[in-house]
Amino acid sequence: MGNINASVDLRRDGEIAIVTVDNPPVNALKHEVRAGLTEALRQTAEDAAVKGVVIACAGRTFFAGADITEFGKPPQAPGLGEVIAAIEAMSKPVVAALHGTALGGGFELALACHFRVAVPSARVGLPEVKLGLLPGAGGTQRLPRLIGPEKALKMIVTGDPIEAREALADGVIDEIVEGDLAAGAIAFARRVVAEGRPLRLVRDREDKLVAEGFADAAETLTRRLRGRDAPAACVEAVRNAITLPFEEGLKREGELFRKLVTGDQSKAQRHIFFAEREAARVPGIPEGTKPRPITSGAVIGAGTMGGGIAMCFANAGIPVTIVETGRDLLQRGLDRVAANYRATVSRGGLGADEMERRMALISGVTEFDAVGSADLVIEAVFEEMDLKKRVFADLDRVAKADAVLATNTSTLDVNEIARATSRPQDVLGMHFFSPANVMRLLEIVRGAATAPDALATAVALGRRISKVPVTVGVCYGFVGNRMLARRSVEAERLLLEGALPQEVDAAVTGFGFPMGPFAMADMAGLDVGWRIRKGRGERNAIEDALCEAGHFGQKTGKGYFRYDSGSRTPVPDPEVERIIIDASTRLNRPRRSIAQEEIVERMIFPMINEGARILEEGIATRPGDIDVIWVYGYGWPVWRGGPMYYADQLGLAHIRDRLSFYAESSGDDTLRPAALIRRLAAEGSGFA
Ligand code: T1G
Ligand code: NAD
Repeated sequence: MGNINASVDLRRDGEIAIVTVDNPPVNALKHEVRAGLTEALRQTAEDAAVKGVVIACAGRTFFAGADITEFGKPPQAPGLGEVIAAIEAMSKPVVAALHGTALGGGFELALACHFRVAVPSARVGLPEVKLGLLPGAGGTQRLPRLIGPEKALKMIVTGDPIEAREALADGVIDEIVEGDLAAGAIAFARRVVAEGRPLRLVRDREDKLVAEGFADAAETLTRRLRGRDAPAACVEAVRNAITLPFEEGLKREGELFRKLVTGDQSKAQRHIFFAEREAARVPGIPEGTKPRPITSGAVIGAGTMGGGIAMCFANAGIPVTIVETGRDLLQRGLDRVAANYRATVSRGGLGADEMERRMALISGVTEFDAVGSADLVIEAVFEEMDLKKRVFADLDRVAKADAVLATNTSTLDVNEIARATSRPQDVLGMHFFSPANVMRLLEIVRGAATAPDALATAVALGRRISKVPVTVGVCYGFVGNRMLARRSVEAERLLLEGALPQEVDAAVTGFGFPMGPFAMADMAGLDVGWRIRKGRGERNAIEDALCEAGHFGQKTGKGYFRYDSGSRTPVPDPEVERIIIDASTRLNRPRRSIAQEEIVERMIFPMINEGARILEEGIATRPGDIDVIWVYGYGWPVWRGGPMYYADQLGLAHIRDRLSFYAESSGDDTLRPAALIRRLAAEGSGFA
């Protein structure tokens, strides 16, 4: 008894042996843990005095899965499959004691145990699909045997965990332990031994393996997962659980897993997993910098963004005050928030009580001074510099001394806004994406004077409201919108040279984006950009002509596409084709047929080029930050890893050469490869 190795401890409590694993931060099932578990099981199996075994973890969670950092490296025995086989070979009851997030291989290990107990706050799940994988240690064969194929498939294809109470109701866990988990698990094991309960393995259960409803569930669950390999593999594996003997199904699961883990999609998704966590590490914030406490928030402006931002606070349990200029506008904003919540409740995504609880955290006012008690204020008024500077001057007057003052501007100079106050060290950008209560990305814009603890506060709050915070520097459009602007220029050029909106959008959605640039423009409204261009004396030959013809997008039922009433499905419009051809003629641009491959290159490569300039200027810290911004804010397909990762897969020499070609043929110098691309291509290396 005692320490088996640095991660695994074995002790006894009477006739019950307790195996405790401690591998911070999330008890990933790395090699040392697996070896220690195997040895502990061998010792307890051989020790006649041991009548039952409890497997538990120290720290914040039960095993959160296999160690993702080991993927792609030579496998080390024992594998997780061997640990699981050792558990199933035990002739003494083995009880898994769950807390935190028992995920992936951790949950699969628990499914191999004879019994599972958990604290009420525990969650269990199989999120492998989010890494471009499928459960590879028997989860696709054991979970369907416990809860039926249909429910198992939902958990495996969505990758979303379930709470302990639901797991108890489904028979996944045998008991909820209130209070001390280890004591509760030992007591449970002792009862099993005392009552001589039969040791039934999940693998031997067949009663729940019914095919009914499986095919429909599979179709529904995978409908929106076009282009991804993992969901289809999940369906095949769970179907095997219904149709094949356990061992055969397990073997097939292993084959599917090995194919996916060595595949490009999973490598790309694993890149995003780690890049997302790396993005939270912001250079220039000294180790140990404490975020300021946030117990209340305020939002200025209850428009499209303000309402959604307020919901983020309420969803995280933080009271928030929304300020508007008048009662009607305030009521309109609050009504929109209520409608949003009701829609979620009607879809079953939220309980009515929980909706009431969240709505009660949101209060609306028209008196600006009401923000005086907020720990953090986010301004979301019209995108006009003078107005924003007036709002920040007012904030400087009424906000409490150590409040963090944030602007949700999409493009404007955060430093200039900060200079409108006497406390620029407390000012930064918190750029949400529409709809703010849904989109996970949060671009945090560090101003020249922003204090490290103000920055740390915004990053910590970003994670607390379930956003993916990425810190960027000040420039026009920050990272995402600045790169997107390059795509928009090229998109218009493609239309003038011969492509049609439906062809460009088909190429971009074919690449994996949920929506093409022109359907996206129609959703945002073409008139917004038109007014901005007119204000700046700029032109967009085609979009201006469309707006002059009343094509504002979905809001007028016609934009680049036509929309039947009540429908959001873009339909090609001959009127638009005529307007585009007229513009080509007017600008003397010969039209030609443009291949999909060229369209994809011209939609993606200029953005990569701008990404390189953004890295050169230090506006983004790492290429991975840019990838996370595009995956969580702009619908870049996660299984392609983000624009900078994608560029590295294609090779920067190829990107350089194609950009040079497009710069030559268009005469547009902004398409000339960035210095960073030229240098890295010459060195034969990549961004990462
Ligand atoms: N392997 C290696 N490192 C991991 C890890 C893992 N499974 N999970 C987390 N980390 C690191 C992470 O990179 C970070 O490191 C630190 O732990 C804290 O994580 C056979 C094949 C558990 C919900 O997909 O979802 O099992 O940045 O910041 O917000 O079928 O981590 O500090 O250096 O995210 O509290 C399946 C992945 C694996 C779960 C905690 N498991 N992890 O969230 O902390 S595949 C997963 C998470 C598998 C089997 C298959 C979350 C979390 P660093 P964090 P958090
Ligand atoms: P919006 O027009 O929908 O809402 C702005 C609201 O601010 C209006 O309700 C207006 O009455 C209110 N307002 C104006 N002056 C005010 C004042 N002095 N005090 C209180 N309220 C005031 O605009 P929006 O789309 O929500 O954009 C708001 C900000 O967010 C802009 O800076 C915009 O660039 C940025 N943004 C917008 C989006 C988007 O997709 N809409 C995305 C990210 C960022």
